[in-house]
Amino acid sequence: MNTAAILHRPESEYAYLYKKDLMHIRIRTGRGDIKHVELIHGDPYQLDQTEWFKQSNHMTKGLTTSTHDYWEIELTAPFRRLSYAFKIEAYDGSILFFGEHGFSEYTDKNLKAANNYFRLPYFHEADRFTAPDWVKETVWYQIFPERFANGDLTNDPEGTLAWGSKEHPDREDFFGGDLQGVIDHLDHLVELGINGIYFCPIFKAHSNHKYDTIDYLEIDPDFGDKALFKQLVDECHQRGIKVMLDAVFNHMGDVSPQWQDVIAHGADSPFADWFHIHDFPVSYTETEDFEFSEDINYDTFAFTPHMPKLNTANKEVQEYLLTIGKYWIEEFNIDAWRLDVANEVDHRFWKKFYDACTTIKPDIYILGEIWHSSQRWLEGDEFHAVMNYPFTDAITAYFLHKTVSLPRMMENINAQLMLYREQTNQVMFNVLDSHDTPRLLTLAENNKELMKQVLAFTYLQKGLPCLYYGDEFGMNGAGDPDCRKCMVWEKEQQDTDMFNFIKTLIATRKAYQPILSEGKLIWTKADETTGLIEYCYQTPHHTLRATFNSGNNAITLNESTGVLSYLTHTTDHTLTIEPFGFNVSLINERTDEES
Ligand code: ARE
Ligand code: CA
Repeated sequence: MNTAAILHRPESEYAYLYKKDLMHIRIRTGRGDIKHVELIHGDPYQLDQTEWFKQSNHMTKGLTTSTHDYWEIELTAPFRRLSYAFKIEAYDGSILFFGEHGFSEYTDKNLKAANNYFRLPYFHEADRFTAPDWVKETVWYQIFPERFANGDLTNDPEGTLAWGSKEHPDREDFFGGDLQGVIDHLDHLVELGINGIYFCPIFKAHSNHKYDTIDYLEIDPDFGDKALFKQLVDECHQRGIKVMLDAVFNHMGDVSPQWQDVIAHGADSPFADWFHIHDFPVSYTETEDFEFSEDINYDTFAFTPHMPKLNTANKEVQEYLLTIGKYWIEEFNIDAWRLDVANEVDHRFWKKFYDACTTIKPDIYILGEIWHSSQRWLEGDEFHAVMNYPFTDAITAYFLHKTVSLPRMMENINAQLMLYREQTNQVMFNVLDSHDTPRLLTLAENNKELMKQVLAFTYLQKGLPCLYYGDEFGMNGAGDPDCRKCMVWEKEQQDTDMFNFIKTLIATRKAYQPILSEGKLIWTKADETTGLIEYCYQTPHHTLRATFNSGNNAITLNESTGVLSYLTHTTDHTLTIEPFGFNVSLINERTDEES
């Protein structure tokens, strides 16, 4: 038995309260090494009285990576507490007892050793990771406000260029987009079927992207004012659309009064401790690149001298940022916060932020911008989810960049799902492209069928899809700033075929979302040579099956068309899926559902 590969940790994604009184326990073992795992469990205060350790429950082998198998079990306990250990049987015939003190022989003596059991002392509902129900049902749409629509020419900043007048926008360009533009086009979003908008920053700032905040308590005048924002939120809510704002708390803009005060008064400024300053006076050496200087005597975002990093350990800074966090919820009833550069802000601050926001709005959704594994932020007291680039990277690496094999994509997806609790996976923000990345169509080398396939593959997974503005009309664009082109509103430039495809896809996603959220992922077919991929999401009553042709030749299967199919055709009893095509079917597992 490869004991070195075995891992379990209580109070983590390996042992957690899933729903009220319902625990999930996972264990990791070496790939293909273990034949059988059982969970031995009982009440910690009954071990002496009853011989509960003689009973055990089978664990189910679930997802697998190239190195590991993951086993899972769901269980309740009458007194909401648990002592547990594992009986592990390897293919080589060895059987071991695995508990808190490691591995021992599977003997009565070891089974009776109460201290050798892992402990879940009490199932505290207060500590359970929970996310609001509405989140699972949400299909997001990301808006970069400066480039979505110009609804009010009177607020255009000086030097505003004509809408869409440049094919490739430059870093410093302004095109006049604003909140009125969003209000004007809300019905477009309704038609598409989205029910959540993620707004890139809208607070007063210097640049076109507004990530260099000057005043977090003001709407940027280029975008409108508070009355207009209030109207926008109300109109969104009337249409069943949730509103998420971007909070840039890692750093401020250097034009902010706080930083200007530091420049003016150095160590004597009341804001001197608001930042991470090495020496006074603050300074940096300018380079040809406005965003870049390595010679800076204060901490910044990346190497951007214009974004001095906030000291979130300072009590006044904390008060200031918490006030902002609460203000936009209390006064404007926003539904969610997206936290910029969330992994570079300290955990203690985020815990305070979570408490402050959830106290005044228990069903707020807090999304951290983290591009890497994020377990520490997703324990249930900081964020509900992160922008799940690692998950979508697995998909794009196979379908678009072609840098990984099919099995490797599946493994990478599995590995991502095993990093987090089930309820976390259900609300992860699965973004395929954004204002920070090239557009999907460009990643797909302008192959629209490929883009559609990737969208379908992603939207039909656990976790929340987020559509980047303009993708629905087939817009392209390389990395920042090219991915921030003006939205195309001229009908003749819009790809209506793409729009209709995405609209149907969103409707399908919403219709089967409960199965995708609650279901277990099972990979049923994977053929690297033909490119055939099939997976199911399975609940006790339903299975949603998705079949994709990622290869170069048509694939014929003994199936019929399902609830959504693309680039397929049927003959008697067969279904042919063309390259880039797919078919999604709903299979009812049981008919006695009502009983
Ligand atoms: C400017 C330049 C860029 C340059 C960047 C960093 O234009 O070419 O790469 O500076 O030096 C905002 C603007 C950007 C602007 C930036 C600085 O939108 O246009 O870019 O300010 O002025 C990492 C961080 C992640 C961050 C990205 C950009 O982890 O938090 O870098 N994303 C947020 C926002 C941005 C925003 C900022 C942060 C700053 O979403 O829009 O930028 O407020 C890998 C790494 C990631 C890395 C990612 C992207 O995958 O793993 O850590 O993200 O690449 O680079
Ligand atoms: Ca405008």
